[in-house]
Amino acid sequence: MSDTYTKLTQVFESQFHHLPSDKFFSPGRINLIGEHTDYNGGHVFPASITLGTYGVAALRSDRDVKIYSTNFPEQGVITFDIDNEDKLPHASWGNFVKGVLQALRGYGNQFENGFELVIEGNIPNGSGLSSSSSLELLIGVVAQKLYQLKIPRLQLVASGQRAENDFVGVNTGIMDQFAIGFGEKDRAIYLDTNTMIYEMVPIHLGDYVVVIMNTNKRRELADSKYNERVRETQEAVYQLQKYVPIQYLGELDSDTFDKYADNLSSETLRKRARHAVYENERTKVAVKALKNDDLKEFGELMNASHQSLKDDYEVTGIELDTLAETAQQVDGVLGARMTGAGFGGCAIALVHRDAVAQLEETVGRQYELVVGYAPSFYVANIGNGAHWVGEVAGEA
Ligand code: GAF
Repeated sequence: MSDTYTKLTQVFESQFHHLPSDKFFSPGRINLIGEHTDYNGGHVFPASITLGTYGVAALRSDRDVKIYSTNFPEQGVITFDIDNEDKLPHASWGNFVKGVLQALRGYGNQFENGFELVIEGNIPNGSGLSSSSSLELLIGVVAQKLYQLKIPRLQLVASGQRAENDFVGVNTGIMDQFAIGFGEKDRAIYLDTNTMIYEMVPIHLGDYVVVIMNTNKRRELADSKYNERVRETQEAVYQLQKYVPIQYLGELDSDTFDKYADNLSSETLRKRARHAVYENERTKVAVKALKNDDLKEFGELMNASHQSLKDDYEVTGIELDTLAETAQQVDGVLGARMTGAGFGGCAIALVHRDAVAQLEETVGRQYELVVGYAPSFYVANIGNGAHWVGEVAGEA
């Protein structure tokens, strides 16, 4: 970790000719269960991981913002005036930075000066582990520290979501930013996205670990069918409101949904809504199972979640299906499912630690056979949420 900060400090010095003042870290996330429920007022169960975005920064005396990513050296130093709210012309990571600053400003925060920032992320890009929210919350904690903002954490989280919704144009829910903003080591977050009441649940998996399986198929949230799913579930709510007084599908239990499902105007809407309602119920049962140390039941619910995301929500695809369904057959695997938005990205498996090598071999071989290239595997470690790491003390 400190090696990364030493490197970033050196890069900062060579770009800006002085030392940065502060170090920051913001993680990525996995979601254990509760997928595509967050914009449906349902429950989610994500955790922040130790992969993430590192940054070093310093205030400037003028109003320029100058940012540089070692992941995108070809973009060079991106410079803009801190008050300028125009989008950068090309698809640039700088737009996430602008989006968060704009959202924070919308909450009444004032920025007197610009700043310089150098970052490096080790979340594989487009992997569905939320590299974009990781960046958004990094900017949040950078702004909070450099401008001494006395603001609640939820405002940073909401600013990340607003950047994604308003500035980047993807109508995501709150799960990713919440997981990254509120994450804690060895705990997952059980969040009711309707009430925003949450509980930190200790994750004691004994001899089991969570393995992340990366399709290595890049997923582009904005290019995907994510916004279409948001619209479809909103339409289902609208149609069901004739029968039940709901704002969100997450307010329906499965019996009530089944009673009125035939009134939906198409089989597609029925499938989308069924996933949202049943996935929400599965998440509640799964968290109970985990609290009772019933990993077997948790694993079975993971499998059912994947099946529903495949058949009803239709957000998986051959890559994620091959990973999850092959993993489910390996001895020592209790459950496997896609995680995040889908359409590529990553799946996760709950695996006995002695079976990890077997999982990698079996899934790796089958995936190459079906898809034609190799997946990647990482054991997930649950780490802390976005935070200020400390001052830079002559690291270069
Ligand atoms: C993406 C979104 F950003 C989240 O809000 C959530 O909807 C997730 O897809 C699906 O559960 O990560």
